[in-house]
Amino acid sequence: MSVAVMAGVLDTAARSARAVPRLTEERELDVPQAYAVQRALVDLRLGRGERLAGIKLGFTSAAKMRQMGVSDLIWGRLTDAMRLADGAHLELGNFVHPRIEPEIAFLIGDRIDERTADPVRAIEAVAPAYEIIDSRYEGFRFSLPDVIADNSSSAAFGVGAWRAPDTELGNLGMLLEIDGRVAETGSSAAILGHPLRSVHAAARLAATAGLALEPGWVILAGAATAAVALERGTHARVRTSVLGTVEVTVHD
Ligand code: OOG
Ligand code: MG
Repeated sequence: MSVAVMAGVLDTAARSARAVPRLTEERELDVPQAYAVQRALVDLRLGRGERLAGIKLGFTSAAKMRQMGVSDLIWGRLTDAMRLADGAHLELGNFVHPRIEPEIAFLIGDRIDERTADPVRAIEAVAPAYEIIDSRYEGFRFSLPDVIADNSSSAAFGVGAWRAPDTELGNLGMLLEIDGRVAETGSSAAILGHPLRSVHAAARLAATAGLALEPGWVILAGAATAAVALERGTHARVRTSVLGTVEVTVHD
């Protein structure tokens, strides 16, 4: 299967909300090939009129690495169509087996490219965020190249109110509440030791891929806790100390 065919398989899986077998069940795939599939996959979205809106990091916390059995930092591309409003309602039928996880989002103020000396200075604001991840693979199980090819499981994201970037982010409490009960607890320190490290990592990974990070784009730093499955009628809220909350509801 060519890169284009693998991208097409994953694109169809996402659009039809039907899981597919892992790509690596049938063939070898290395990490550079997997990123080529990811790029082709997102290019299909861009060809339908979506626009890049940022990048996400994955497996920046031990909680996530443990949950998924994968231990390397990965990244994926976000588009405008993946962005949901704070308080949005989502349709379960548009997803295979979605999960939610608490994140921190950074808003890019100045272009970040390989010439940027300090990407943190290009950050305009910071906010609490959630990511909806939805592996297009059966059983939500994959190897590292599989998940990279699948745009690092990214499906949707929402961002709360933006704050000044001078907010101290090193050890914020981060809760994931499901239907008003605490389901997961963590700290922003779980994200690479400090979420600003995700900004450096995003800048480095994007530069390696020849991708400049544009003003107005978002960086999702990676989940601070394990992800939780969404079900019909679930109300999920990310509650952070200092930064506030952001929430989403699944339709009945
Ligand atoms: C891969 C995506 C991981 C994160 O924040 O760690 C991720 C997955 O868990 O399916 O987005
Ligand atoms: Mg994530």
